[in-house]
Amino acid sequence: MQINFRTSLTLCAAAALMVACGKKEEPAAPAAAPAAAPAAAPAPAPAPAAGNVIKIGHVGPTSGAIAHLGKDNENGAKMAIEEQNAKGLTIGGQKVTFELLPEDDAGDPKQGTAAAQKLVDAKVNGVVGHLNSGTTIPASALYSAANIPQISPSATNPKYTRQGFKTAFRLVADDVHLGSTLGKYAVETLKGKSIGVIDDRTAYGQGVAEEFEKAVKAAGGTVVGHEFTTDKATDFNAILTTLKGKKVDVVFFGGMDAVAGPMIKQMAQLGIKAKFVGGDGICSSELPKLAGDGMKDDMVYCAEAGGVEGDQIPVMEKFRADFKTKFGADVQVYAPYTYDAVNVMVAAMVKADSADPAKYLPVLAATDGYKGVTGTIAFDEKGDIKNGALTLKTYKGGKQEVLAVIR
Ligand code: ABU
Repeated sequence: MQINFRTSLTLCAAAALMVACGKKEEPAAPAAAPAAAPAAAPAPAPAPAAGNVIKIGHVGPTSGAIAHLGKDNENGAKMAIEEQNAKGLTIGGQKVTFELLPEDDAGDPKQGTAAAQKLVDAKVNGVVGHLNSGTTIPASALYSAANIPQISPSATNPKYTRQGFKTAFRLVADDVHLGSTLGKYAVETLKGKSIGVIDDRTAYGQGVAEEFEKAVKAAGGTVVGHEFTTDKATDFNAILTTLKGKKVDVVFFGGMDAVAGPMIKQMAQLGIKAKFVGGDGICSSELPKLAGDGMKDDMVYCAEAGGVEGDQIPVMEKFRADFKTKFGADVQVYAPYTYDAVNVMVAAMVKADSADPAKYLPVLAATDGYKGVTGTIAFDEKGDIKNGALTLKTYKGGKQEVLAVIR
């Protein structure tokens, strides 16, 4: 049964969120990147592609430990492109075809900027991606310099949309929302008294763990230890033994499912009975397979950085069923968001009657009320989704179960 409840948390109410309530800063000149951004020569806005082909880039880790998540995102984009092509759309008075240019960044920041540069050089009309915050943030400076609209379906580090780039959009709630909600949940609902935190030192893992820790303390809880790992690690015995010595009853992990799975397995091997909590990066269909018999019912709690309620539930269920029929695989986490990201981008092109970013970018930024499979989409002044939801989940019998949708 799905229980819907609202928290008193609002984006503008919490002091920690005050930055999120500010206005999007306009860069002094559209092509200027901030001092910290990789140097990129100003590039002209891409002209509409030749032969009425509109190129949309997609970037995610389709190789490496989280390739299953990258493939999931890429397939969502593929599905949207095929459906848009089936419509036979006319833009600027001409029949158009959409072409997906898929790139693999392996979740690595350097490969992320290389993939972004490749798409800039290919003069894509827009980009959906990247998946990871650690790749999305540096790549966003390149897209901004080239005036190419970018929609990330999954990167949750707040910095992405707080750099003043007019080209950066996000379809999911951010780590402030994720970490603060999960921290409060760990103390107030899971009744954690002795909470341990582990993060993988990535832009996502570190950020969400810090927000979680702040919220635990704000809710009157105690973080007894904060340990560190990497997104490539496979052996967690040392850090788990340290936390076991501190008698943890909740372990929060900031990182992705490929690391969380073996970590859960090793917790069981060490006899640690604590609840395991994580953000959207662990909230995949694959996690039970990765954790094996280490995962027990009602042990793992996670939050997807989006959520549907009421009449939107059957819309999402239909998407999931269609996706499974098409690709022979369950949605992992963010395929519906990449699907919507492509569709909302195309809708802006159609409305602007142009695939030229200079013409459709303002229309995209003004999106308000687009009906996608993930809900009704509107962007705020920073490019973030307005009224972003979280879906709190647990796992039972190796399957996800929705506990609540939180706004
Ligand atoms: N949001 C979790 C996965 C992607 C990321 O932000 O790194």
